[in-house]
Amino acid sequence: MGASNIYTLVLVVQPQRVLLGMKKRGFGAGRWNGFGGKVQEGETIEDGAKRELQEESDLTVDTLQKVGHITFEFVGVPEPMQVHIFHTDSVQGTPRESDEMRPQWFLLDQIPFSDMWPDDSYWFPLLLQKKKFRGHFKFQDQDTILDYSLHEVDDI
Ligand code: 8DG
Repeated sequence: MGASNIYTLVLVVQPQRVLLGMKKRGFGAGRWNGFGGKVQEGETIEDGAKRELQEESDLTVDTLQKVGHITFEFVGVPEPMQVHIFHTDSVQGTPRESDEMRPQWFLLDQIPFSDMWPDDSYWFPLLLQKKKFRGHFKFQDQDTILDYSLHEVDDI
C-alpha cells in the first residue's frame, strides 16, 4: 500500500457553525465538504491535513484532533481510499476561496447534506457529538452506498 490512497479531511467545527467548502473541481466537485486531499510522500498524515487546509482555505491551525477513519470502496476499484478525519475549533486567518474550494460557514442545524457525499449524513452526527469513529462505506457509484459499517471508538 503506497501513500497514494491515503487522504485527509479537516472539519472546522465551532460551537454554532461548521466551515465547509464547495469543491470546484476534481473528485467530489459540486459537493460541500471539509478540506483535505492526498497525503504526499515524506509528510505525516497530520501535516498533510494542515497543508491541504491551508492550500484550500488559507487557514492555518496549530493542532488537529484526529476523530475518524473511514475507508471508501468503489465497486471495480481495487484499493479502497483511506480517509483520516480531523477536527479543530480553532483556526488562524480568514477563509479565502481557492482554485479548489469556495468556503462558507453553515449553522449546525443547516448543514447541506443533500449537496454533500451521501455517507456524511451517517458520520457527521458523531463528529458533532465529539465522538470518535471508524467506518467503511462501499459505493456503487458516487451517489449510491451499497453497504456500510460505522462504529464509535474510544481512541483513534
Ligand atoms: P488532486 O486533485 O490534487 O489529485 O487530489 P487532492 O486534492 O490531493 O485530493 P482530493 O481528490 O481532493 O481528495 C478527496 C477529498 O475528498 C479528501 O479530502 C477526502 C474526501 N472524501 C472522499 N470521499 C469522501 C466522502 O465520502 N465524504 C467526505 N466528506 N469526504 C470524502 O474522498
